[in-house]
Amino acid sequence: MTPRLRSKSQAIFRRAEQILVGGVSSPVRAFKAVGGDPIVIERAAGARLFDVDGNEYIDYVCSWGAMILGHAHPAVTAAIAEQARRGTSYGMTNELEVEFAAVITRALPSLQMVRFVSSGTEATMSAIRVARAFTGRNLILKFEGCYHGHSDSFLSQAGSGLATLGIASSPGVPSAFAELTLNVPYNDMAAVERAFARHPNQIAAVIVEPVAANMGVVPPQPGFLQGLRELTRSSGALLIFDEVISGFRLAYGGVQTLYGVAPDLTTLGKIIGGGLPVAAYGGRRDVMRLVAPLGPVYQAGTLSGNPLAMRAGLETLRLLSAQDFYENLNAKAERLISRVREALQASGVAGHVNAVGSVATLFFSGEPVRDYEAAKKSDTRRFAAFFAEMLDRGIFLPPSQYEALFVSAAHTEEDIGRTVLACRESLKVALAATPAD
Ligand code: KE4
Repeated sequence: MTPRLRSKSQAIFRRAEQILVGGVSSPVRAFKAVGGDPIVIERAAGARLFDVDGNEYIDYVCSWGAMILGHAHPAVTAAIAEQARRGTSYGMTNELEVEFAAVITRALPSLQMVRFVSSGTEATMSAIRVARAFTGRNLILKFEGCYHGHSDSFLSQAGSGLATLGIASSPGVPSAFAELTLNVPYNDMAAVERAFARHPNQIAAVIVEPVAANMGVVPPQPGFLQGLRELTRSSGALLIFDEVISGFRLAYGGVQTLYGVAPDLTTLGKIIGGGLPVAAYGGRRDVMRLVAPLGPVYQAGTLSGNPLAMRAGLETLRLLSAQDFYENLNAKAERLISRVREALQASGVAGHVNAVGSVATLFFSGEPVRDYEAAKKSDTRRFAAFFAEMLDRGIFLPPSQYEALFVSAAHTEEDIGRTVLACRESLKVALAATPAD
C-alpha cells in the first residue's frame, strides 16, 4: 500500500508542537501509541474527514463518539447558524435550556433534575462532589480502565488517554487525595463487595461506565449492573452511571433504559452537544437539590446551558428520536462488526471484537476481554501496525487500543464494504509485520 502524502499535515503539526502542548488539545490525538505524525484535519462532512493534504478518510472516531449523526449534519448546522444570529451565550437562563432539560429528563426517567455543564469532566467531578455531600462520606469507588475525565479523583488506573500513554496515576494529585479513590476490576462484583466490607459506611458513591469504552469496549457481565445497584442501595452509597459515551449512543436515553437499572445520578456529554461543548449531570431530586443555589454544594460555569449549544443538542436529540433510528444504526454496525469478525477469523490474527450497538473495539488479544487486565494483554504493536495500514487505506480508527470505534448514521453500506476490505488487507500486513508477542 503506498502511504498517503501528508506533507502539509506534518508542516502544520511541526508548528503546532511549538505552541500547543504536544501539538494537540487533548493527549490521545497525538498518535503516541501508534506512531507517526497525526493528520491535521481541514474539514469534515457526514462520515468523512478531509485532511489538509486532500486525503479523505472514513471516520470511525466521530469526535470520540459525539458525532452520531455524522459531521456537519445539515439540520444541526442550520440550527446552529440560526441560533448564532440570535446570540451564542446570554449568561442567563434561556428557554432552550428548559426545553432541552425536559427532553433529557423524559428520555432518562432517573434524572428528576439536571444541571448543564460544558464537559464530561465537569459533569463527573460535580456528580461525585454532590454524592460526597449527600452521604457525608469521602471514598469513591471506580473501576480499573474506566475513564471519567481528568479531575483529580479519577486519574488513577484510568483508561482512555492514561491507558494509551501508560500513565498509572497522574503526578500533581496529592496522595492524600488519590487515596480517597478505590479501584477494583470491572465486572468483578466480589471485589466490589470486598471493598465495601473493608470500608463500611465510608464509600460515598460507585461511579461506573455502564458499558465500558475507555479500556476499549467491555460490556457489563450479566448481573453486574444490578449487583452494583443492590449493593450501593443496601450500603447507603450512591450509584453514578457515567453515560458520557453511552448516553443516547446505545439507545434513545441511556444504558439504564436498556438494562433496567436506575442509578441515583447520571452524567452525560458528547452526543447531547451535537458537536458543541455540552455535558450534564443529574438524578434524584433529593440529591440534586444540594447543588447551589438550592443547596450549599457549589458548582458553576460561564458557558453552561448557552443557547447555541442547547440548540445543537435539541436538534440532535430530535433527529435521534426518529422512529427506528437506533434499530437502523445498530443493524448497520452489526453488519460491519460481523464481517470484521469474519476477516479476523480468516486472517489467523489472534483477536477479539467487543461490541455493543454502534460502539466496538478490535482487541489484538488471544483471550476474551472482560476487564482492564485482559485489555492490557493486547498486542499494542500489532494494533499500531493495523492502525497505520487502515489509515493508509483511508480508514480512520481511534489511535489507541484502549479506545472505541463508533459507527454513525452517516456511514453507508459502501463505507462498510470498503472498511471490511481494508481490514482484510491490513490484518494480513499487520500479521506479517509484527510476529505475535
Ligand atoms: P470530556 O471532559 O472529555 O468532555 O469527558 C470526559 C469523559 C467522561 N466520561 C467518559 C465515559 C468519557 O469517555 C469521557 C471522555 N472520553 C474521551 C475518549 N474516550 C475523550 C477524548 C479525549 O480525552 O480526547
